[in-house]
Amino acid sequence: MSSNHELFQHASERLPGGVNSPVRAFKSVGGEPFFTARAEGAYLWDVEGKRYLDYVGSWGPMIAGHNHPMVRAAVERAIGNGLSFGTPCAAEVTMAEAITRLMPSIEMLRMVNSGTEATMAAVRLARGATHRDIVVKFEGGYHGVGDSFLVKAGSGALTFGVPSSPGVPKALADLTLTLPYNDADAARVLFAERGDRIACVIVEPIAGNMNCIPPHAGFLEALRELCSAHGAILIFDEVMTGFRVAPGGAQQLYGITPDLTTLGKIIGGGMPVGAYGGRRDLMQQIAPAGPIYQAGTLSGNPVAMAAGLAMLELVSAPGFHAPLEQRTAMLCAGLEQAASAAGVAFTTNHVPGMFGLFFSVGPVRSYAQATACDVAAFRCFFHAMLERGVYLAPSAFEAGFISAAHGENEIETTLQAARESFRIVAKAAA
Ligand code: KE4
Repeated sequence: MSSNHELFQHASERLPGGVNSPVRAFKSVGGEPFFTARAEGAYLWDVEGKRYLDYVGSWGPMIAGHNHPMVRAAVERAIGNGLSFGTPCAAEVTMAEAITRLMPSIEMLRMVNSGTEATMAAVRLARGATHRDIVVKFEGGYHGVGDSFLVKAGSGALTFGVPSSPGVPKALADLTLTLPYNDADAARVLFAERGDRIACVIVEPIAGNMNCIPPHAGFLEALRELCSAHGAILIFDEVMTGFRVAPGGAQQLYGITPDLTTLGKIIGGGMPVGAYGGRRDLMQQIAPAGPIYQAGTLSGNPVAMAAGLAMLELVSAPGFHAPLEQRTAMLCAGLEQAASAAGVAFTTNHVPGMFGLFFSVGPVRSYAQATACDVAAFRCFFHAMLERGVYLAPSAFEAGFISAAHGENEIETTLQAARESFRIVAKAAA
């Protein structure tokens, strides 16, 4: 069996940066990525047999823990009937009904194969339904890799300092306006100036791609009011937060009803799935019901639906989210105590199941504050934790994820590694 290094050398010959998604490449933290051989519960094992306590969870989908027996059994049953039909199948209907039950703002939806497809389709729908062109997003917001979103984007684009990607025509980029996240006044000014030309506002209701930054009180409410007042579509991008921060996602947590919602990650249970949906009068404009075109060969794939349905059954069970919230809070409090004991400037943000680590005095409530954090200290901490078998997101601008498989033992193991790692950070800074 090849070593991590040998695999990365071969991968780098055939895949740009040796990866199929940039943020996996460890470019911003230095070193080379490990190659996972298998995963179970809260853990990954690499090809060299080393075990890692995993706080990335495949970037969100693994909320019930890796390789959950219920999800695996559902996939094994589905595979027995074939892998893809290209015709409607019952599982797509069951999935649609499961999602609309959990997120009542979604009266009708369409399954797609990634979060990117979901957000691209939602923006096309908003533009087609309003006959307007301008899309408003937020600095550091990440909505996948559709051209209109790669303007001051977060996640990998922010990690590598190319928030606005080459290859996006200026004429298109000019139709994407960006605002500071959590700045309701800036949104009011923009709508006052150009509200009648804005097709939609797309927002991560909890920012998870400029690290983790929850909304200020009143911020989401202001966006809701402005969109309603000006006839713009409010799109909640819940690809990351959907079914994680609450059974009904951030829209349930904060009590805001968007016009459209985009989903991904958890609803695939680890398989490639996305979805977009919302008001019936909007979704009825999507082909073949209406003129706005969107399609996908593997959309609603029966095996992927089986995985997603099993995952939704797990996350919608009563009491699923309470331990997630408790353990996320326990982890963040313990990390802040460990950093303080080592004399390291450090703060956290957290919501149920999701957290952000910032090497800064804090608080961190904006893109500007997030990007002002000490990335070198994060890099040192990341590697010290990795050496102690704890795998954090390999970027200072990504959120961390906790699963139902992260018990108190896992949290205590993490805090023990952190106490040692913060001392290493302090020593390196001295
Ligand atoms: P995908 O196309 O990667 O399935 O989803 C794009 C997307 C859309 N919206 C939000 C809020 C998202 O967080 C994402 C994807 N998230 C990143 C993690 N920050 C995916 C990890 C990666 O790019 O490899």
